[in-house]
Amino acid sequence: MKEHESLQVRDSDDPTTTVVQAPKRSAGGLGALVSSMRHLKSDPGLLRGARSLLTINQPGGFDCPGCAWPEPTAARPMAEFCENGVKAVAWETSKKRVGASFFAEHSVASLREQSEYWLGLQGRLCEPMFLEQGDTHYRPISWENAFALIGSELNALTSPDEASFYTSGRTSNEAAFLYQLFVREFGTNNLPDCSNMCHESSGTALKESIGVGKGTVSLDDFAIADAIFVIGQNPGTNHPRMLTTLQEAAERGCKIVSINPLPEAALLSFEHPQQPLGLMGHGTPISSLFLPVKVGGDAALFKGIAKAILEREERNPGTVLDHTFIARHTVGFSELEAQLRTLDWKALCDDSGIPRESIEAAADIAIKARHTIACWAMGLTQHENAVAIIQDVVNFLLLRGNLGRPGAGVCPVRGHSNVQGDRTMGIYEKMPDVFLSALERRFGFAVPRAHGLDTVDTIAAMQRGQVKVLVAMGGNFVSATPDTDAVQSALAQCRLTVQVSTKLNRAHAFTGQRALILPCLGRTERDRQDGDEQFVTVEDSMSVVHASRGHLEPASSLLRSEPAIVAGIATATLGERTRIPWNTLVLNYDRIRDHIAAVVPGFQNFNERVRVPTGFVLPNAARDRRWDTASGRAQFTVSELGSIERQPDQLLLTTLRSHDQYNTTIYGLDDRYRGISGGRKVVFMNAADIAARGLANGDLVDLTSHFRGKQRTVQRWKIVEYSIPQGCAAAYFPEANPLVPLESVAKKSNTPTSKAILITIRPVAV
Ligand SMILES: Nc1nc2c(c(=O)[nH]1)N[C@H]1C(S)=C(S)[C@@H](COP(=O)(O)OP(=O)(O)OC[C@H]3O[C@@H](n4cnc5c(=O)[nH]c(N)nc54)[C@H](O)[C@@H]3O)O[C@H]1N2
Ligand SMILES: Nc1nc2c(c(=O)[nH]1)N[C@H]1C(S)=C(S)[C@@H](COP(=O)(O)OP(=O)(O)OC[C@H]3O[C@@H](n4cnc5c(=O)[nH]c(N)nc54)[C@H](O)[C@@H]3O)O[C@H]1N2
Ligand SMILES: [Mo]
Repeated sequence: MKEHESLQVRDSDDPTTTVVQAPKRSAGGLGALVSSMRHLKSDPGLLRGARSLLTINQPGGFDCPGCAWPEPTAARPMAEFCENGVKAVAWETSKKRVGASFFAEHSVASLREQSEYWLGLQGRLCEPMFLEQGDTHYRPISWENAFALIGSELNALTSPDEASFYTSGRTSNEAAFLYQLFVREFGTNNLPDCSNMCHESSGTALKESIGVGKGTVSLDDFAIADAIFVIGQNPGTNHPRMLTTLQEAAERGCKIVSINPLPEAALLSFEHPQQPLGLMGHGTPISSLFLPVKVGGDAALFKGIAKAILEREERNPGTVLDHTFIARHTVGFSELEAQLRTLDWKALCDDSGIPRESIEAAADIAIKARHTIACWAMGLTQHENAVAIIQDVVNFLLLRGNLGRPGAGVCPVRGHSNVQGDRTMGIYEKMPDVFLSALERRFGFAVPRAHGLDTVDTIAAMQRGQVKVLVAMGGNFVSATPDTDAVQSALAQCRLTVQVSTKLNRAHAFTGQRALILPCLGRTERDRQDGDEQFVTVEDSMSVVHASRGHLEPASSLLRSEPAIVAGIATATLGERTRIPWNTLVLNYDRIRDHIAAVVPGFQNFNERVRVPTGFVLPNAARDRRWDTASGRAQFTVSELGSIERQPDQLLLTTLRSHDQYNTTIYGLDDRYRGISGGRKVVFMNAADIAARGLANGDLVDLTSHFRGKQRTVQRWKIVEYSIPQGCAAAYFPEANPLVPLESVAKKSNTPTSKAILITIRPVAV
């Protein structure tokens, strides 16, 4: 695409020009290759991107910024292919630049009119920019002045708790460790992160149930499993490399059960783009059983599967449950059994939308399997009762001892490539005391102990005027958060907002009274400190820690690494108050790793062990059947059915990702597998629900959400008739975020309920 062409993309979302075709029945294949090549060619970054792809996920190369699915540890003859990895790399390696002249030309007001898609197309941010209160345009600022400004705003606060420090999940372990260290020495635990909107419910549920807030399986377990449940997850789009694992499993006869309101293409069949057979169009069927659960119906479904398992045990005592495991390793079985007995099959089927025979079929697969793994993602975590739903999945596994042995366990499939590592490094508003004490011992300052604010609470505190400065290490605080309009107004009340970013997004246009953009190096780029090349480390979804090293020249000589930016902010803010030699630490990241080794469990000899090309695995007590829970055992959990009450005219809306986006980064306007092209303002609905409202496929409608008497509306969306259970609807994140109420959150995890929003729809007034 030529420079000026991209500038013409303005209203990328005219629903009248959106084209709808039949959804695909298979993922991957030639289409994936063609689409990847198109993305590499779409930007003059082609060569930069193509060259860097050769080192993606290779020892000595960089960790793919696409997702947190692990790399196979065996010899890797070539990069594991992933269409979305290609898009992520092409996006970062863009040759276009957004610098002083761009900002002189485009006022902040004009940037607000642009879509995320357009903003992302403009290229890489390449110098620090400052927006002074009352100004219409950003202007350049030196790094030193930017740091001084942050320092003076932070030091002017009445309390450190008036600032909040957000992290998105691409931040390396080294940057994350330094960042939380600075924030805690500054004096607060206000460390919200994207995880608060993502897998927080998984962490909370698993910590209570099995004592570890992370997954317990490794890739090797997938090679042994004979049943894999893929729940509320769309791996074809969001974790494409997982499809190779699922394909191998399916081919050796492992049963895959998919639980999803939408028949996602990859859950049906997969054609490996790197295998000639795939190119010929012979896909591997993936799911043995597909259960089109109602949105929010997973609790009922898993209670149903557990009930069916118990009924089989009653009929054939001693043959179905793992009694030895239950007796030795768990508590709460009899309470669960008693509750499941009282639950009525009709209610379970109505709530889940799944007929009894299909629930029995899922139980059948689980009973025949010796080794079962449950994988899940956002389809489970973003509900009001998400924590309980995930605990229902854990109950299901515990019944047959499917935890802490090879081929079995839990696999919350993480999103951002280092979101799990950031947590391990202390990016958490409620970090446990043992960590805080270790930090205190190592660095000798009084570490604050009061819990800090998470993402939703940070926004609420901004609304009340109690948070006045927001610093964001990556991410898009405006579009990724719920309740877009409320967040924009909350941010506008802040004294200062700071975004450390690689590319432009709407968080740079909706700011505090003063705003800074600090441009940083991306994953693909060389990081030199003091002339020496540095590498960083990340932790994947399966707790493997390994190095990541970029090989491209930075997009601009003015970029700084995230650790260097933290050091700059820390020095300018803490001044004489700190004894930590920030600037010396960032000259050699080994020094940061030595501190990590001393503070974070499992990182002994970090510098030595991370130099092994495949990295090392962090310890996981639950994997060894040691249960760090309140009772010292794995916990069966009893919870209510949690039915969602819906008025007859309402639909339960779930928000999801298209095949052409990375969270709020929009790569293009197509959703290839679901048959949508040229637009994103679409609402997927069941034919019967469309007809019941006197509407037709393709009609333009307004969507209104309803929560505690308050209504929120988005306008001019196109109806797409789709295979989705009656009473449910789906639309894309982040366009639908204005509908998600800030106060509508999951119990215990405080995660926005982005997968369950009650809406009504009405035709657009003409
Ligand atoms: N290419 C690409 N890769 C990504 C991302 C991206 O945006 N683009 N994002 C990354 C991040 S941060 C994350 S967290 C992951 C997200 O990965 P996913 O969780 O796969 O992403 P979502 O699109 O939110 O999809 C959730 C799936 O859940 C289904 N679903 C919706 N509601 C329900 C429900 O009530 N019950 C059940 N059982 N299913 C439901 C949807 O139909 C959809 O298939 O992907 C990561 N990888
Ligand atoms: N309605 C709805 N809302 C959701 C979700 C949903 O399913 N539905 N999903 C939620 C989930 S799972 C998540 S994880 C959040 C995502 O929330 P965030 O992580 O905040 O959002 P992203 O869109 O991933 O952030 C993209 C921006 O990060 C910056 N960036 C990219 N790479 C780098 C880097 O290497 N360093 C730095 N410093 N910056 C970089 C770029 O400027 C880019 O514009 O959104 C949540 N919001
Ligand atoms: Mo996420």
